[in-house]
Amino acid sequence: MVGSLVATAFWAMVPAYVPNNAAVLAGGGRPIDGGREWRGARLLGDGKTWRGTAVGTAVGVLVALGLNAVVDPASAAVGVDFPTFKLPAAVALAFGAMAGDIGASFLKRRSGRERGASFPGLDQLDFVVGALLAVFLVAPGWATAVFTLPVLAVVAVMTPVLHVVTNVAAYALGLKNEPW
Ligand code: CTP
Ligand code: K
Ligand code: MG
Repeated sequence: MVGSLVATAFWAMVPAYVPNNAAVLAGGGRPIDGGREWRGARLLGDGKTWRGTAVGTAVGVLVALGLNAVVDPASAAVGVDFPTFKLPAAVALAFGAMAGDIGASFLKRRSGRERGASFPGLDQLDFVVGALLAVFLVAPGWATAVFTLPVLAVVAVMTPVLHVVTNVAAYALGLKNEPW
């Protein structure tokens, strides 16, 4: 029961988990804010780029389509009825995750935090909130069927744990500048 909830929550959130990590690998180039400042600090900062956002979103959508291709064997193997991603849902999860992270950078700059500074709580959940808001807005029927209350509860607990583990690993591997 709990195992199948965790499996479903993880499956459904993969298109939202992948984009920020892909952006770390793909980032660089022009910042989204074009260097502009607002009230004495950068609007978003150099850590939010067009390339990172575009590649992150695209990789998230491609991974969702990849999961669709293996949904039947995966469901049979695990004994869980995994959902198929409708394209609008996949785009919403991937882009929503990136948008949530961008929104968090906006808040970090407003609160005097430099690029790369940590903001405990926000760092671990910004992309989940963005992804879920977007998918419930764009594909409400699909989202309601997949993200039941128990699944949402598992997502809320599991995501910060996965976030800490992947970011510490990315830092240890030299892929990220900070372990958060
Ligand atoms: N990245 C990007 N575009 C995004 C998100 C991330 O290019 N939309 C890349 C940047 O190279 C960024 C790295 O991924 O430096 C790590 O992402 P993140 O930790 O979110 O950014 P920070 O550099 O820490 O900046 P901030 O303080 O604004 O979060
Ligand atoms: K971040
Ligand atoms: Mg960071």
